[in-house]
Amino acid sequence: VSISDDNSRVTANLPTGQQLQVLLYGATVISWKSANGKENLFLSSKAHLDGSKPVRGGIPLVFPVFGPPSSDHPTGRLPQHGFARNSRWEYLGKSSSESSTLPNSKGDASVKLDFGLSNSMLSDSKWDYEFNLTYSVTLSQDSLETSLAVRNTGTSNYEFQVLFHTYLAVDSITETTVSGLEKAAFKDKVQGGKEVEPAGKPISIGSETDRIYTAAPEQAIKILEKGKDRYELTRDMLSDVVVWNPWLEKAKGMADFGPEDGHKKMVCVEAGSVSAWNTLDAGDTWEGGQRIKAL
Ligand code: TA6
Repeated sequence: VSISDDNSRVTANLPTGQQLQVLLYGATVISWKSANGKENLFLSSKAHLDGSKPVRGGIPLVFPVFGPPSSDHPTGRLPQHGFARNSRWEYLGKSSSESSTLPNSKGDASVKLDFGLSNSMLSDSKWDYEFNLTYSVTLSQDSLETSLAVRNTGTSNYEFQVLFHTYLAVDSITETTVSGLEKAAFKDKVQGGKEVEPAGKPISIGSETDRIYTAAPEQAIKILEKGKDRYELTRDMLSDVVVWNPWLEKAKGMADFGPEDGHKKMVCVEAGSVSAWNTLDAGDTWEGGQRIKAL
């Protein structure tokens, strides 16, 4: 396993060729390549990678609020999707397993990168609570895992939401379907937040799509291309899945979204806990994560 840290980005390579790149800005995973060099994450050609605004692509980290915060909530003064994705995190180090003596390995290698963010690192976070976040990103032979631990280091409890805003790369959105949510009701933000009954069939995407599905973490989600499995998403403690594609008009409206028909090459399938608030008591820690297998 080789790691390089050039003070703005950490790159990890497995001996079998997989690669991971994480910006310290937002602890944003911006690239996850399979052994054959195939890129699994969509990254806009106009994404800002200099810390001037949250990254358009990869896996932006949404915390402590999803979406535009409401002014009558303690998160009310935060930007959309909170401060985690636009703060500079600290690289805490790595742990890797590459010896084939490990009980679980078939000579598998994997590397876990840890990143940290605490309230003391933020100047005027506009959120008056004390926290310590540890974000772990693990690259293995066939998968990428992201896990977040939220520790309440203050003296009062507080509410938070969390979501991994994953932009998955696809060859062609019109040949992509999402399965596993057939029985899940969803909130359709394209229809003004209307509650919609389960569709009873896989999701296909042919126009702007912005939906919050609620489905037990035990329910695996698959993203298929031309009917063939491409990714599998499994979740821990995250009972919501957001499916988003801006489509052409909305993509044109985002200055940092490129190329112009880039919406055809991506689908956001975002594991999170966003349809309600998680309450964290003083001194307690919440942990949740996702694992994406590239098939
Ligand atoms: O995850 C879907 C969503 O909430 C959409 O409503 C859209 O706002 C998207 O996130 C991107 O948000 P951003 O703040 O990154 O432009």
